[in-house]
Amino acid sequence: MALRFEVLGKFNRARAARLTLPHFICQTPLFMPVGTQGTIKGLTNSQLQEIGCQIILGNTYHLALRPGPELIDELGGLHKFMNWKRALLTDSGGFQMVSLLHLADITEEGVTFQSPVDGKPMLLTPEESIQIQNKIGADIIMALDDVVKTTITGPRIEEAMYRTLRWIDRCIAAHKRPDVQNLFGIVQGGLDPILRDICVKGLVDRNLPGYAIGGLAGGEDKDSFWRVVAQCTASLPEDKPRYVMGVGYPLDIVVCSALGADMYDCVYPTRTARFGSALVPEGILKLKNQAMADDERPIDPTCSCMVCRNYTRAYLHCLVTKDAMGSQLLSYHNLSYMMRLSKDLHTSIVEGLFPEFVQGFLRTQFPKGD
Ligand code: PRF
Ligand code: ZN
Repeated sequence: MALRFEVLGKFNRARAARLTLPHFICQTPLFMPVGTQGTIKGLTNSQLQEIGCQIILGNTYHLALRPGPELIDELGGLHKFMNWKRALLTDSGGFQMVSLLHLADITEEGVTFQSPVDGKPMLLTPEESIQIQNKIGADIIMALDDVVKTTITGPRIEEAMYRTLRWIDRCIAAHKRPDVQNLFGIVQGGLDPILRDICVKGLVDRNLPGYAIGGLAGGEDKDSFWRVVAQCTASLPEDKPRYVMGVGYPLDIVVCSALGADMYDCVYPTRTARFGSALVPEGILKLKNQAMADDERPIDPTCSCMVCRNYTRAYLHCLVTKDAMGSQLLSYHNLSYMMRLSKDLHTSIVEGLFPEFVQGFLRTQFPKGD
């Protein structure tokens, strides 16, 4: 095992922990920005460090296509290639293929898909996904899982869960660097509590360094989503990190942290920035709105990030959608917001003020109580 997970504080089920990874010591709850191609769109590494980013996520699928695992390996791994000194996590690739390519098909062997480069049929097996992730060299690597949308029902959900369990053994057997890279298993099973329970037990039996809750944030209602998270966190080990994949709305992060989850990733803060939306304590501020045209305030007067210290809403209104600098500045602010939220969650749990923090957060987001 190449990590240490020390719980520093608890409030009911919520935890604040220190997660020591080979390249960085992180504090949880933890938000991980997504850097699909080995970069967070619009931000430099020094800006990411400046806003307190501790770990970023890369995708095996994208990195395997370009620049390719051999080249990354030859150039000394992804940390060195992208000159990122802190922690990295790579997702296994299957989910990206299935969600991005409609031509992807899942069989017992692996995920088959048409190469977007030359259209040739390709196959990503659990062994290959791990081999590639071993070459990329991230601190945390993810098992290849069979992901189905939570909005479908029937035997396919059960098939995908059992296949994910069979694949974890192939991933474990293929993992050649357990001393420096942590392989996380992914709980599947849709919205079915019995299937989720079987999957959690099966993965916990394998004694992995950490566990992810997958298959969520795909269009199911909030109640079902939170119910699955609550069920999984209740039976996952106390002394291992728990990662809810694809979750990134501030409200979901606060609720999942209250339910005992520790790690999150999502493109939402950077994607919504490119559409001109800023994350603020009250919710969302649309910089494109005509009302912003002569507004001299910063995006968020309570935010001390570089953007809020230097630029007005009026100026950003002018840039947004017209110049790349607009989305860069909004991404910078939005990720700063997520880093501040993670840190505030951590501090409030350690200081025993978690309920007060959650109350304040909810009152600001939903002032009318709706
Ligand atoms: N599995 C993997 N990556 C993911 C997910 C998953 O279930 C999700 C949740 N839909 C986001 N990213 N491997
Ligand atoms: Zn700001």
